[in-house]
Amino acid sequence: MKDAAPQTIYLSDYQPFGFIVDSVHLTFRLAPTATRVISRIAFRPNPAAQSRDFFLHGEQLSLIDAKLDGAAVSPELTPTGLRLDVPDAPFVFETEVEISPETNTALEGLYMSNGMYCTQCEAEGFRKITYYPDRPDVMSVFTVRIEGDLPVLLSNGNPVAQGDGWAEWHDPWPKPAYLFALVGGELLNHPDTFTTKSGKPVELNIWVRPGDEDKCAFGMEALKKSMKWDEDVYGREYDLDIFNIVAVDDFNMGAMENKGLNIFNSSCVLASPDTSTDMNFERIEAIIAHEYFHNWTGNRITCRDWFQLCLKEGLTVFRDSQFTADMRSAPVKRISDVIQLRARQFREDNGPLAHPVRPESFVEINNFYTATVYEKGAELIGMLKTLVGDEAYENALNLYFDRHDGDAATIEDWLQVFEDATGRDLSQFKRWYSQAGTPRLSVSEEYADGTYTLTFRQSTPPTPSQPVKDPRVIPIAVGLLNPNGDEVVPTTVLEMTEAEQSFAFDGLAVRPVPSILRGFSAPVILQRDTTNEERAFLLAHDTDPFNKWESGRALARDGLLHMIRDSAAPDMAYLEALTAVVRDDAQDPAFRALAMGLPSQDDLAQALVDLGEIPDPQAIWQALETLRQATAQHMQDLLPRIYAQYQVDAPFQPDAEQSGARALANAALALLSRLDGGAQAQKQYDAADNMTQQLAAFGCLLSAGKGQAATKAFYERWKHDRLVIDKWFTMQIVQADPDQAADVTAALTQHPDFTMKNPNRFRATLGALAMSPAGFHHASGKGYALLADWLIQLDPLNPQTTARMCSAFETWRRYDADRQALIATQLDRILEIDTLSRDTREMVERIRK
Ligand code: 0A1
Ligand code: ZN
Repeated sequence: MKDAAPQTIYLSDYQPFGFIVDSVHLTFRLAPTATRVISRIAFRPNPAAQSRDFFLHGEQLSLIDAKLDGAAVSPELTPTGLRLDVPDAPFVFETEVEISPETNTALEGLYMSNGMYCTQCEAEGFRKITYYPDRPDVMSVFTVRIEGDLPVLLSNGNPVAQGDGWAEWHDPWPKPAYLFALVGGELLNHPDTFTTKSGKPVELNIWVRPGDEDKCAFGMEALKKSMKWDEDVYGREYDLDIFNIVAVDDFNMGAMENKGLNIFNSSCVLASPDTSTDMNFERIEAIIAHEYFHNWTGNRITCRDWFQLCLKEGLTVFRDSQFTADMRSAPVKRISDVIQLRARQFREDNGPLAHPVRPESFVEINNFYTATVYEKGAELIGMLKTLVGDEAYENALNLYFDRHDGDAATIEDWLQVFEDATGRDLSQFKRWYSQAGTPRLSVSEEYADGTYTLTFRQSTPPTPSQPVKDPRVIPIAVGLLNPNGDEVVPTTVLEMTEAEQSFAFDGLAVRPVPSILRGFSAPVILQRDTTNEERAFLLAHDTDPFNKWESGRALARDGLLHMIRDSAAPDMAYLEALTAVVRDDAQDPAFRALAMGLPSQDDLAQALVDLGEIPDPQAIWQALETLRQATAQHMQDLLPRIYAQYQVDAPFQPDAEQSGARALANAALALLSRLDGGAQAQKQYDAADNMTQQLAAFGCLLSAGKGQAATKAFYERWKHDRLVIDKWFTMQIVQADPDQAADVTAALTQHPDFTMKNPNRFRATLGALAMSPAGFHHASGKGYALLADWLIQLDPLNPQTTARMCSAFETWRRYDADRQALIATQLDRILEIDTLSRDTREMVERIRK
């Protein structure tokens, strides 16, 4: 169906709603294609508002009946809602509508997944359930009655009463409609309890489809740890009698923080050693924490409007990163976060989809659940904390919770709290919220008469509709080392506020070696000419674990760029330095595994663009292959020792220690497989008793060209498990030779288990191709055509997932004229579809510009 005429919404147009909603009563009579939703809503005029336009959002609803204070009325119906003349006094508005969850393939509003009813209302899905002022600043208390012939009927808040075929729920906390949720189905629960710090017992449940009940224990432990951590670190206590989590197979995103009833993509909550990798476990723990933390940062304090999305998302991502750092290894978490930030957010910030952390306009808000809002939003919180210090951060947060509990707040409110708590002027800091683009930070240095001076210059390239940028406040954490490796100046935060600024360090007997941007203290691209020797020195001696890793990464990157641009051989300084790190058993195995990683194909492409060159995806891939082969050869004596030494004999635990050992052993295995043709990988595959080991070995076998038998065996072993079969789809694509990646993907879309109705499966297949630059950007254009074909097919069913996956094309202007022409053809083919969804049209138009 064609969307209503797309309209651009502006932050500057914000107006409060004309009415206050005192209470909402909803009755659901569940039926797959004819669910009735009966609403009774108490309104009164909002004295703070100027307009009294009574417009309620509503889409894809069949209105059966409407009443105003008990009398039948006939509201004016528009494609996006209804309008009615109402009294200038309190009144009750009632409607009955009919909706069809079973045919709702967009997975927004009320829909069905494997026979189960569930909802997704963020950002604007509630309007597909009933007529309502569907905006986050309208908050109310909800009572919900669900009628349906199903054993489990859940909604937000606390249970009030239940009987055969019905249940009633009441949520005492006023909330916006996007936090509404309902679930109905034949579900089993994994129960537990938590006692809050003030002694209140809370009933906890994870609800799953029969067959998945043995995959809940880890998620439950993660939930209890999150509840305790939020009490200990942020002083935040849970505020209902019950907390339910439900696992759903068909879900557009990772999970959703609905009040008291979190709904999760099953891939983000179900875990068992047999079926989940160490990375899955860590991600699940983080997402459970993230959704739980939203109870305070998002639910108790929500957003005034969707432009303020980073208010809840940036802060909650920051909080879940702190949690993971505390539960596992802080340096490993920081390094992993930066790898992700560069892969997703820097890529976005350097392309046509660049937007500020707080955007100023949008057509479809669902297109703004981005790495910029989430991950860069979290970096801004981290910078604030660095600038004001830990204690002031804690005071500011306490003030935020005290002052804004129950509010729909703004970024201005957030910054005001920091200004009030610290006395600082944050007006320049606010530019981080309004200016898009990644600042480039260049450095020059001088040493004379015992004084060492660092001079920084910042500049940010133009981004769509923002040609010129003002200087930002950049916290630059710096430490100085003596040439013998001793630290002479411990970490000091320099506060850069000008376009160009110098900082001097006195009393230094010799010229020091600087360690700049420790801990990645700001989301910038550091540009510094330095020598391989200095990088190798920092890799060996830096006391800051992030910069230690970063030095190795920079060494690898520069060597690779040299290989790509000048056909140079692999850099011996890198190979020597890396070997020293890998050999050093005193260092954390997880850190060493990260050090063995290489910059991504995408990182290298962007680095080439920054050097004024046109990246060749095939040449980038080839350089990485050559370097991996050279590394394997260089370490051939060391690899068997590392592989054997870091095998885990103890029963499987998905903790930091065991997963670090497995990561290092499997990094060694990947290199070993280049030397032994996959012999060791086959042994590991055959003996594996957990998914981490099995999948790593499967990947090595595919990469060595010896994966045929394992591909069959893996499928036969796991064909009953959707989440494992997703991995099977992805692995075959990401390990394919770039010449074949599009063909492998095309063949897999014809596999009986491929379905585009399940977003996880679609992403596991087409998303995997998009994640493999050399395959996706194959010179023939077959990768582009295949993805476009499928996006065109998916769009009428699921606009949100289609639109998100269009970002595969966002880097297209980097490439040569032939590739650009091939991509333009595909983008234009998509835009020619006149029934294209608003979501996809907005994305493709922004990319095509
Ligand atoms: N608020 C959720 C993520 C989420 C966002 C949008 C969705 O539908 C468009 C669904 C979920 C979170 O941050 O976890
Ligand atoms: Zn979130």
